[in-house]
Amino acid sequence: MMLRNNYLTVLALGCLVLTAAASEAATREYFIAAEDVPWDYAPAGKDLTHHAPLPSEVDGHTKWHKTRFIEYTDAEFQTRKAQPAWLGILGPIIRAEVGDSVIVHFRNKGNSPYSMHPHGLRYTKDDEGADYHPGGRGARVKPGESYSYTWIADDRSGPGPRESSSTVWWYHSHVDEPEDVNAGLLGPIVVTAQGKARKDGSPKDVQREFVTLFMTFVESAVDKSDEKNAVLMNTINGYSFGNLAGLHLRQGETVRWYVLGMGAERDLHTAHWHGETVEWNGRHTDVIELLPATMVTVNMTAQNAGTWLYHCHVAEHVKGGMHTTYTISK
Ligand SMILES: [Cu+2]
Repeated sequence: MMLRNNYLTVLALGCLVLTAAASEAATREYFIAAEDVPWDYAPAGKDLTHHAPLPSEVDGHTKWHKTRFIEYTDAEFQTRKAQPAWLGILGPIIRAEVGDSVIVHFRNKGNSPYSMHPHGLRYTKDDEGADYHPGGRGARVKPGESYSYTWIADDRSGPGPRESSSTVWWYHSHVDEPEDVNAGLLGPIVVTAQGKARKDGSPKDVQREFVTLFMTFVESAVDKSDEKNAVLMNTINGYSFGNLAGLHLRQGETVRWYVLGMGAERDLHTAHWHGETVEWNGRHTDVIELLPATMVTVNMTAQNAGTWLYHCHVAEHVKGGMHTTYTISK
């Protein structure tokens, strides 16, 4: 009996140690640069959703220069970290489990001052990354300069009582905010509830996650504020006309979609999945309403095998190329 009690005590202590280790707060470090890069909104040169040529007003006007958040492996900023194709123009996913700290070592390799401003996470004035009065040290990082931001994921950064095991937030440059965001300087933060994260910060209870931004980018060789001469690129993650690739899932998987909006007054979008419904705030739907900076987390149980349309339901936008497909394979 004594032996059995000892055994149980050891087992219980072991479990306690394991539980403590699993929810131990981590410091997650990222090395991210702002960089001017060439960008093609439709690299296939055709409408891949409909297997058709691009409309004449878009054909030949899909290549522009953007500025993006690019992730590197370390402080040398020499080796880029690969990211999934479906992230498109978005910067890397910054992850945290509630209780974690995030340190982002930011280097401005671009030609204008930029910053990194997080939604949802906790910061001091210096680490807010937004240029206005009073400003902090990270508000405006000049070209060639660096700043390390420290952000905290506390319980108010994590999923709320009615939410799933993880939730999504924005980060973006906030020096000349409208210009910076239109340039492409934006990305997602995913915060997972305490004890519900894998080692990499992703939620344990879903098999797959996607992040999709619905946004119309404005391009003009002359002046972007002159809308008459501007080209409007209606995109999901910076790709138009079915050129966003890699939205592949498997039948039976629980998939979490983080759906984001950003941009201007024209950016009222209704993200619509064909083939499946999603669960959002205790209701089933297949359309999510988005306004600039909206952040929505929904779950899909992938059952209906096939290739399905995923598009904005606003007439001008779907006409203008804000669509792609996702595939559920058996
Ligand atoms: Cu739209």
